[in-house]
Amino acid sequence: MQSIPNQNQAAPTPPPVADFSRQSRHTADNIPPGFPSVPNARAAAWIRWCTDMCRPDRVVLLDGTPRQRAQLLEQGVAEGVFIRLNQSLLPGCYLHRSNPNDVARSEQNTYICTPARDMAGPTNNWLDSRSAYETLRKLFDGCMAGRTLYIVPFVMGPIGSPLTRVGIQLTDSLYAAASMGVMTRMGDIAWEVLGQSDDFTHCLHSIGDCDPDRRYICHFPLDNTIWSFGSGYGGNALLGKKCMALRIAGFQGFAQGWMAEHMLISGVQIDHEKTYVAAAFPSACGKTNFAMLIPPDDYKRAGWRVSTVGDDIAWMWVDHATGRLRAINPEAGYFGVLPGTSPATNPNAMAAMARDTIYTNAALLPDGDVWWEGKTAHPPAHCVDWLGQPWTPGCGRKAAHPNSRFTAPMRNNPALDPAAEDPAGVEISAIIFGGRRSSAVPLVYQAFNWMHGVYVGATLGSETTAAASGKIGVVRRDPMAMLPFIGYNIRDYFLHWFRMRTAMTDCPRIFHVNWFRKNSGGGFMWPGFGENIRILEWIIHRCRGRAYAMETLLGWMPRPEDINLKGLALSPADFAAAQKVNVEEFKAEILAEEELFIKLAGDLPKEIIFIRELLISRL
Ligand code: OXD
Ligand code: MN
Repeated sequence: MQSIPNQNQAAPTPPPVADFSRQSRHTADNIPPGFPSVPNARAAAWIRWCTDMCRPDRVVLLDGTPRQRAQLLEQGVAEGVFIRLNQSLLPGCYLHRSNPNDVARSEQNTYICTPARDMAGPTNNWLDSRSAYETLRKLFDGCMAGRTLYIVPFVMGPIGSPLTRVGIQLTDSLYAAASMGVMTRMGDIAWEVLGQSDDFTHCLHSIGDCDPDRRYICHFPLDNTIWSFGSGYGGNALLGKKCMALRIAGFQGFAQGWMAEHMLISGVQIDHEKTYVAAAFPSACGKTNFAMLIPPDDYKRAGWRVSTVGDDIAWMWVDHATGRLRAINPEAGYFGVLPGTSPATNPNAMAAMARDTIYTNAALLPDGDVWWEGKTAHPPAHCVDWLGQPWTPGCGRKAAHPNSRFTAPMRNNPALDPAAEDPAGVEISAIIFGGRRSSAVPLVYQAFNWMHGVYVGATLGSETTAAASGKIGVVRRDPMAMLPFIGYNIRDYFLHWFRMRTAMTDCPRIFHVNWFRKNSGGGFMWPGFGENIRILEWIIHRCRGRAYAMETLLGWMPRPEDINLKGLALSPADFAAAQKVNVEEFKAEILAEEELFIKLAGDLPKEIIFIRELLISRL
């Protein structure tokens, strides 16, 4: 097993843990009867402190057993949190309808809470930690009266990996508790991993009254703590995911010399050779589809297979022995977007959600199955929409919410990579950045080197989608697809990326892809989905020194003859059109990148300035 590297960086100070025990009013003899006991003294004190503040009627400790899970789900049905779906069609599957005001991540209510604003930087909402605790304490005070508090101990990462971490979520949402059971390694295993250590992420969550004006998703990176109030939506409420595995872990990785990134990890098998790639795409840009890609028949016959290690988050560190980057997926499940997912676009995702899955804001069919736009070629004659209203085609509304989701265990994925549970992780050969861009940005190019690749990632732009609340379809700069998930100052985040280079002797090659470029008629210029293997093929051959590329303005690009177009209704000229770089459009693109750089103002790392100057001089 690899140890975490000791980087030549600013001396990492381990994040201090807030001393909740001192604030606890509980003593050994006023613990309420029946209060669950947990084996870690530090956790016990913190849980009692939170319980004291939130004052639930009941406290239930989740142990991770299938028996308890079944009981919880049935209890959810009795309480109206879940609708039991047709168990012969979808065994173990339930439907949840969220509050209609609570259907996406609320970035405007997401805060990094630190003693100084500079630690959060210009791209995060910031709150002074003391005043944030103060504000939230008032909201949490008594907020669970009449409710049950679930203690959800969980592990992020395969057991035994050097990066694996424990979190404990306290929540009054049965939906969040049950979903955490899918998304993480949840239950007694967490106590085994934690032992008597105080190194766990303190996650406190209440759905409160689900009022958007009283919604706070607060991260305290210095205290290894998350307090989330007023939302039950996945990214705001399943605190192991975006909050811990990206924002808090990202900060810890910065301090300790490793990386927490918004990236899928997949393995590409050609005969006996396996290559792993990590790829960052902004939310709802087809990341889950790419992670579960099924190659076209010709490729399958030639022995090509793609397998999934993870579909959303990668934790990566440098292996001292090889000087190369290794990665694990900290999650144990998928929280994927439903609309557009079908047996044709992503059969592996369909198989993954065929059992033991929680569907959120999908439409309900009369036979107890679920439906969403794009699941079938033709809509059902009628169903009940995500709001619980009768729905017919042509009624002018969507049946499923555009950000409706499935929460499915990764073990259900037929293409799960055997290394997904390997504590040693997988070696990453390529990092791929991608955005949703209908114009200007070519289908694929390779950065000249790591430093240039960091620039390519830092200037990533994408058209916004329904995964976050706000306007849809405008180009937003989304560095490394991490803009909403960087838990500290973006200046330091970029520096961290540049400095990782010095820790590696052989670094991954960096690429940029855009599956979404459109022609003048509005049609996509590239077929996407399984055909993306053709682009992956070039990427893998580049990493292994086997493919040709031309030097261009943007980076290394394949010629039409370097990509296998056989079997596609796409001529070499069509491919060249998808690759075309229009200098005038690119000048506009470079100016658009200013939007982000201006935010960083005097803090822009010098590497970015130099690389940008080189790019401009190539123009
Ligand atoms: C997600 C997101 O849910 O990125 O994965 O929004
Ligand atoms: Mn994501």
